[in-house]
Amino acid sequence: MVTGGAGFIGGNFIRHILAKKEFTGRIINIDALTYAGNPLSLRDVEEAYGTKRYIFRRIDIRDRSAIDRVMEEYEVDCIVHFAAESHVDRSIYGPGDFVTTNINGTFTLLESARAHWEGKEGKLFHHVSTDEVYGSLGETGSFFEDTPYDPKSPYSASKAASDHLVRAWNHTYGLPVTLSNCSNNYGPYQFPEKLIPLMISNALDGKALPIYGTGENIRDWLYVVDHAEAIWCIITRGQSGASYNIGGENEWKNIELVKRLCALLARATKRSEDDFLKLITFVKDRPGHDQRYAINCDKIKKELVWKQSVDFTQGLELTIRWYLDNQAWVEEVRSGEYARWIEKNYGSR
Ligand code: NAD
Ligand code: TDX
Repeated sequence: MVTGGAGFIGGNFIRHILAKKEFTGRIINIDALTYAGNPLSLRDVEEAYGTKRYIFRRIDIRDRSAIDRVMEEYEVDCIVHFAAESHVDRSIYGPGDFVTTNINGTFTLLESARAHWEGKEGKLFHHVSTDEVYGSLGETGSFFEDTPYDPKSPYSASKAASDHLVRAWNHTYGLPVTLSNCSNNYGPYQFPEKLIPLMISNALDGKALPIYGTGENIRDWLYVVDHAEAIWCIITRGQSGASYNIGGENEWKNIELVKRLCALLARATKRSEDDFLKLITFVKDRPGHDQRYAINCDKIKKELVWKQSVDFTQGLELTIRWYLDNQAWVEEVRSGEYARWIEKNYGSR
């Protein structure tokens, strides 16, 4: 069972796993279809795998009886838990759903798994988390698996709380779990509220490219398919109870990243770089904006023989090509609710 599979990373994970020869199982995707979930993103998967190997159920992870029914009906042996409210800016405007989905939702899944798997072998709950639980770094250093938690935003605090619950259910009840903490992802099907798809869509529409503050904040970027493969390595070969950091080893200042995107967009559209660069606009900073994230992912590289498969230029080119070829998807997800969000977040900046 995959939770949140109609979202960005969960959807890419489902597509990646079903295409693997060594995976012969069936995936039940449960997703509440919030503004961030779009069943359109998996239409190709539905067409390719039908209901034999891919099943979608619209279910809220806070709904215990609905989760129990799926656990029983499909005899779920592994849960890969992506479902979450995931956007930091939205967590600043409205933290309520972050607390109920990210914390209570994870609690509900853990309790259902515990009830159904008690005394049984061969089960696994994999929890997908973020590097943001570790807080913010200065100019040097990086996050390791044992770095103390120090979340700073309502989003990262709710993710940290969910990580603690998962570890407690392992320690106290013996629930078989693994966890992963990943850096910023980018790639196809990312909702255009996050930095990279927002910049691509705005640039193609000739709209402002809003950089928070001075643009000096640093993020580590990983191509989403590499995240999917890392999770596959963990659920098939990871140690029970262990956490793995996943990262791109690819740190960029936001402003430098956006300039790089402008150059690659110019190449892909055969337009001048200046057409895009002139759209860069510095806007009021995000409150409590974390300065820098950097992940040390030596553990997963050494122990599970995982590594990144594309460099940043290749990954960005693939992403730009995907957005250019999938304007209909972008238009679809930018319907009513999206316009309201853009006005709320950027209107007064
Ligand atoms: P997303 O916002 O694109 O997708 C989240 C999905 O969860 C959506 O399909 C949404 O409908 C679903 N969902 C939300 N609330 C739900 C609920 N109550 N019940 C059922 N479904 C619900 O998020 P994403 O970027 O794909 O992130 C997936 C996971 O990976 C999250 O747990 C996030 O914290 C983590 N993560 C994300 C990144 C990143 O860069 N995007 C990096 C590291 C970790
Ligand atoms: O319009 C913008 N302008 C801007 O300067 C947006 C949307 C973002 N930014 C900055 C803020 C961050 O420093 O770009 C950086 C990246 O922002 P986001 O794409 O919102 O990502 P971030 O806040 O870093 O969090 C992401 O990475 C970790 C994901 O959204 C989380 O789900 C994940 O856990």
